[in-house]
Amino acid sequence: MFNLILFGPPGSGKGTQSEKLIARYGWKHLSTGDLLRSEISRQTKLGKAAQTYMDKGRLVPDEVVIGMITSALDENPDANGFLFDGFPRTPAQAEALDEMLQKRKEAISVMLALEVSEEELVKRLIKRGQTSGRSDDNNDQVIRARIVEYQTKTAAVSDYYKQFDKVVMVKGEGSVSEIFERLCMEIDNRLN
Ligand code: B4P
Repeated sequence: MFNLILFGPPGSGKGTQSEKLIARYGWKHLSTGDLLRSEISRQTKLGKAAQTYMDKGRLVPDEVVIGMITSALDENPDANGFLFDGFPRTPAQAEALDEMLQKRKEAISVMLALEVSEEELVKRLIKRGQTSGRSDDNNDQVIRARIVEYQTKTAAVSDYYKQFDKVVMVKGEGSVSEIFERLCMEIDNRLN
């Protein structure tokens, strides 16, 4: 079973590339951003609480997202692999994920980390904000806050996986298909 973490700052293309990877490899896609937006659109208690953090560009508390991923893993016992998109985003989430996988006698296969300059990230997110209707994309200050959250809380997640030699940096600039080919090359090298 192949378990991939697609990692990178907000706007680095995790969601964009995940869709293509899922179509090629058939894994189960677990995006905490998508799961949270679904809770918000259904106006659940969890969604309403999460929205107050997301609208400010802040990370949602660890226990909320860890609970969501635990349920998602339990609901998919027959998956041939998982693509974790936007999770883990803190070292505590990474440790929780390792524990969940260990209980299933599984482990993370690799973390592919997309590298994109801050200037390009802001440009992409502002552009998406013009059409997506996402409240966290249409405000320059919120976008900057998301990048600061990434630098102060999330960047350390790659250090966590580096101690196990599981991190591969991938250039995240260029066309969507160029980046996709780079990711597939890294995956195929590990599948074969
Ligand atoms: P996410 O939904 O994970 O979103 P993201 O990091 O902003 O975007 P992503 O990297 O997926 O970018 P995309 O492909 O869409 O998180 C949203 C919020 O949810 C967080 O801020 C946080 O509050 C909360 N959250 C989620 N997970 C959490 C967790 N584990 N713990 C706590 N809180 C959590 O690409 C962005 C744009 O760039 C798109 O418009 C796309 O078309 C464009 N693009 C992509 N590739 C491109 C390329 N090669 N060239 C040009 N444009 C490109």
